[in-house]
Amino acid sequence: MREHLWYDATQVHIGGEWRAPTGGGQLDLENPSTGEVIGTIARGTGEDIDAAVSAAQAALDGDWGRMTALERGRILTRIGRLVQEKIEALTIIEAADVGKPLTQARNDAVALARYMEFYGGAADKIMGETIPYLDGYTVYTLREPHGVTGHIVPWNYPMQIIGRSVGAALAMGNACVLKPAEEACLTALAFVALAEEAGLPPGALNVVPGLGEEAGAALTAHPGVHHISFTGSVGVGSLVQASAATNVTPVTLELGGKSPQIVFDDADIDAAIPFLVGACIQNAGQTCSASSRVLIQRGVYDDVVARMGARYDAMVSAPADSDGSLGPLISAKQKEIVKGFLEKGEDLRVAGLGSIAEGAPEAGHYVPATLFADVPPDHPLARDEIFGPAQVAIPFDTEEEAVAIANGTDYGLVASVWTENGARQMRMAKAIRAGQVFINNYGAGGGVELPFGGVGKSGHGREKGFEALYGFSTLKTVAAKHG
Ligand code: TXE
Repeated sequence: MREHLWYDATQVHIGGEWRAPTGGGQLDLENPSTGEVIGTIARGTGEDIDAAVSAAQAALDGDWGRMTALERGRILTRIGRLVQEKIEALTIIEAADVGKPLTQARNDAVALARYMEFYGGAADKIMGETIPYLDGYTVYTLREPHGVTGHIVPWNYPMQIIGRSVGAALAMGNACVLKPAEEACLTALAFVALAEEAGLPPGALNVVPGLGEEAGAALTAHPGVHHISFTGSVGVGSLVQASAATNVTPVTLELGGKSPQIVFDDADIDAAIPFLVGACIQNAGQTCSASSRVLIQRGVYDDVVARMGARYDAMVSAPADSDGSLGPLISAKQKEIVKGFLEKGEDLRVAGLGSIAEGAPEAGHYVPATLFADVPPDHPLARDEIFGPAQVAIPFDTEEEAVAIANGTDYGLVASVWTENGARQMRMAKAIRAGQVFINNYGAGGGVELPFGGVGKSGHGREKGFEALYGFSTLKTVAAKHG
C-alpha cells in the first residue's frame, strides 16, 4: 500500500502546507486485515486545530471568500475528476487502512467523485426567495455560508462521509477543518492533496488527524468554528453537542441506528433476500445505516430465515485484498465490542453462521457473520447497535405489531418495507419513525441525491442531497423600505 501514497501521511495539512504536528507526536497506523503496524500518522493537537481554524478564517477573508458560486462549483467538479483519476490508488489505500474488500473501497472512491460532481453542479443553484410583504417594502432572503465548519469523521466510510459533509460545506462557500478518525485518516489526507491540485485555495480545507479527545475536542470547543458536523457514536455525539453549546455553535449529528427491514407475507421474497442480508453485512456490519433487524411476518418467517441463513453459512471473512465476502473489523477494540454482543446471544438460535478464511492472519480482527433467529424485540441484540456482522430475525403477526417493534428502539435512521400492497406501503412509510424509509429496496443504491439523517438517538440535521446545502448555510432576511 505504501507505494500508492503520493503525499506524506505523517503530517497535518494546514493553510495549504504539509507540516509536522505541533509537538511532533505520531500514532500507529494499523492494517486491520493483518493487525500489523504499517506506518504512523500525525497526532494533531489543540494548537494544530487553532492554526487550522485561523487558516480557514484567512481563506474566508481572502480568495476563497471572494470566489463566486460558479467558480467554487468548477473547482469541486475538477476535484471530482481528479478523484476519478486516482480511483485505483484510493481504493488500495482505503482497503488497507479500513480493512474493506477492494470492491467496497472502490465504491466509496466512486461515491466521493460523485459527491464532488453533484455539489460542484449545485454550488450556483442555491437561491433565496422574495417574500410578498407590506406595501413599500421589498423583502428577500440570502443563503450565506456559516463561515468555518468543523467536520469530525469516523473510520467506517471516510471517503463517503467526507464527500457528503465537506463537499456540501465547500459548495456553500464555507472553509473547513476536517478531523478524520485516528483509525483511518489516509484518504482524508489524499483528498486535500487532490483538492488543492484542482485549485482549491490554501486554507479552504485543512486536515488535522489526531485523537478524538485531543484534536476532536479542541475543534468542537473552538470559538472560531461556526458549525460542527459529527458522525460517530451516540456517547461522543452528545459530548460534541454539549461542547459546541458553550459557544452556541450549531451541530449536525449522525449517530448510527438499529435500522429495521419489515417483510410482509405478500412481499417479493426473491427480490428481498439479497437486500435483507446485504444491507447488514456490507462493510462487515460497520455501517450507520446497517439493517441489523429483520422483522418477518409469520406466514413467510421460516422460509425467509432459512434462505437468509444459507447466505450466512456461505460467507467468508477474509483479508481486504482477497476474494472474501467481508473483511475484518477495524480494530481490536471494535472486535471486543462485537464479541461482547455475540456472547449476549449465546442462548439464541443461530440460523446462519459464516466462517473465517483459512490462513487469515491471527492478529487480524475477524468475526464470523452470524444470523440470530426468533429474537425477542427487547433483547439487547435487537435494541442496541452492534456495528459488526450480526443480524437478528424477529417474527410478527400484524402490521400494528410490526410498527411497534420497528419504532421500539431509541434510534430512527433508516427502515425498509417489503410488501406488494400499495396502501400498506403508504401507511408504513408514514408510521415508521426514521429519517429514510425505503419501499421494496434498501438504500436505493446509496444515491448522493437522497437527504440522509436520523431522529431520536440517530441524531439530527440532514446531509446528502440539496438539503445538506441548507444545513451548511444560514439564512439572512433583507427588508428594504422604499416607499
Ligand atoms: O466512535 P467515536 P468509535 C458507533 C458504533 C461503534 C461505536 C464506537 O456503534 O461501535 O460508535 O466507535 C472522534 N470530541 N459508531 O469509538 O469515538 C473520533 O476521533 C470530538 C457509529 O470509533 O464516536 C472519530 O473521529 N471528537 C458511527 C469520531 O469521533 C471525538 C461511526 C468517531 O469516534 C471525541 C463510528 C471527542 N471527545 C462509530 N471522541 C456511525 N454513525 O456511522 C472521539 N471523537
